Amino acid sequence: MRQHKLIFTGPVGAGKTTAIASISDEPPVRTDEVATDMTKQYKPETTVALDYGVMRLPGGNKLHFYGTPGQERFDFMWDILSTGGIGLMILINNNRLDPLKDLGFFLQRFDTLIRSTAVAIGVTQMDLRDEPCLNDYNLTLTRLNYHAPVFEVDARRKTDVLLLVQALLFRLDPELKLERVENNVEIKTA
Ligand SMILES: Nc1nc2c(ncn2[C@@H]2O[C@H](COP(=O)(O)OP(=O)(O)OP(=O)(O)O)[C@@H](O)[C@H]2O)c(=O)[nH]1
Ligand SMILES: [Mg+2]
Repeated sequence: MRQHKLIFTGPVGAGKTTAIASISDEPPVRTDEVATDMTKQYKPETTVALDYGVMRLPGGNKLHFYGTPGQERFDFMWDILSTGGIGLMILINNNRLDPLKDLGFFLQRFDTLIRSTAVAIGVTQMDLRDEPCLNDYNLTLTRLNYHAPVFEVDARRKTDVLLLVQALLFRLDPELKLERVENNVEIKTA
């Protein structure tokens, strides 16, 4: 049986908790608490420790998803949750003040993990604000010397989140394919 750990990170309200809930085969673990600070302007609750979800794969293999808190005051959890991760997904909320700055911040903060594994970027809330556009994200990645696939993702939609997971797995190993088999998802070698 093979176990793979993937991490979701990104700023407050990017949709990390929502994305993990969208794709988990089991009820996700959440540690959301009522927000008492600036976070309130985005949503009533915020993650204070972690999110966890799991996807069962044929053959008994599993993908484990861990979500970080978005708030920097809980950043001690970021390294703890990253340990043993085989890849990172950064979700960016396009409706925040400076999403490209958010991207730069999270790339830099998770640089060690990214350089030793791979990263994929999901841009959420593009239905609420369409600037910057995906090309602006690509230009920022190039300027900062990162290679990563960038997608528009609505974290509430399972198919969107699965596409991001698939893109990350492809970055890790182009031979890997995440294929849906009935209600399951299978990692296949091409
Ligand atoms: N309109 C819109 N809403 C979205 C989209 N993606 C996610 N959301 C909503 O945005 C909110 C995101 O909240 P969370 O999933 O709690 O965000 P988070 O990244 O876990 O935030 P923290 O735990 O505070 O860091 C939820 O209300 C989602 O339903 C999107 O693409 N468009
Ligand atoms: Mg959360």
